[in-house]
Amino acid sequence: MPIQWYPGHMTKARRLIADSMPSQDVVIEVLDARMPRSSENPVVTELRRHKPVIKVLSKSDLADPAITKAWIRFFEEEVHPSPGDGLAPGKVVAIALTTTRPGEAKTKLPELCKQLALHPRGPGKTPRVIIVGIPNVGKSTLINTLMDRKVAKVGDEPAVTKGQQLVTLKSGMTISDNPGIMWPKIEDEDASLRLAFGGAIPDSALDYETVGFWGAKYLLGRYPALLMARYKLKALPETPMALLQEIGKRRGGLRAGGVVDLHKAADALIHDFRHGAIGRISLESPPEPEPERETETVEDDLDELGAPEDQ
Ligand SMILES: Nc1nc2c(ncn2[C@@H]2O[C@H](COP(=O)(O)OP(=O)(O)O)[C@@H](O)[C@H]2O)c(=O)[nH]1
Ligand SMILES: [Mg+2]
Repeated sequence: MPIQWYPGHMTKARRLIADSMPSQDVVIEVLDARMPRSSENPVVTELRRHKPVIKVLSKSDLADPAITKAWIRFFEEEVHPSPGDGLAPGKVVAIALTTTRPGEAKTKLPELCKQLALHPRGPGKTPRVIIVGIPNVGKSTLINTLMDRKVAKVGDEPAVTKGQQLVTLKSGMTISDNPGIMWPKIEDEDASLRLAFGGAIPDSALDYETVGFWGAKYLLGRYPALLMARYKLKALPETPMALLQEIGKRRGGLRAGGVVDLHKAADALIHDFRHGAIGRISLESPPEPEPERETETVEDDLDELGAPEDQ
């Protein structure tokens, strides 16, 4: 069952962002490098319309580096909204940033904002920049990194930032931090499970076992060696349930009678993933480009199938 989480304060946050958007020159959309597509909010795309956007893939220290590179290529090559859907194309730049190399954010980001803000509300004016994204992706951390001191409250849980916060960089560029927003209905069940596993949705809204089971299944399929090393497994468990059992046994989840507490096991797996303790993991890869079709006409297709030419 997909997880739904759209508390009342998000309607307010959305209005806040919508109201300030017209006066902004550049949008910084913070995405989770481990799941860039799932953490991309359609509401943000709609609100930013034609504004140039820098897609910052945050927490890239926790993501699979090769997959992050592929995502950056993907976003920059992505076809921008066509005129028919009412959205004018806005330049998209994607970069990976992380708290482990804060210098990159400090130098790269203001420079990119300046380049993208072609006409910052009149000549000689400094650009206005707005930071938006889903909860818990690192928006406030980014603003603190840019300011070189703690100006925005940071926390490892969704909905820490309650209102809009405006700061001014030394160069005069203004940047506003905003509360994270979700969208009312996450259609894709896998996307909602990724978001939950990664911590964008508060634990109180999660069915821990379901999310843990989903994570166990994904990691078994994609990162078996990392699991073996982290949990000191002699053999790879065959099922997600067997993996959770093994984790439970090792991480204090064993109840009287040898029964594994699945909630505790799921908690351990989710915690380890979120803190990078299993390794550098991405939960989704960019979609593969459609393979080039070699044949172009129906006749060619029929030839290929060996259809008789004439009856
Ligand atoms: N490993 C890692 N953690 C980060 C990074 N950026 C933010 N975080 C952590 O993610 C959590 C949420 O950050 P916060 O800035 O409050 O997110 P916000 O809700 O988008 O404003 C905090 O625990 C941060 O320390 C990063 O680049 N790498
Ligand atoms: Mg915040």
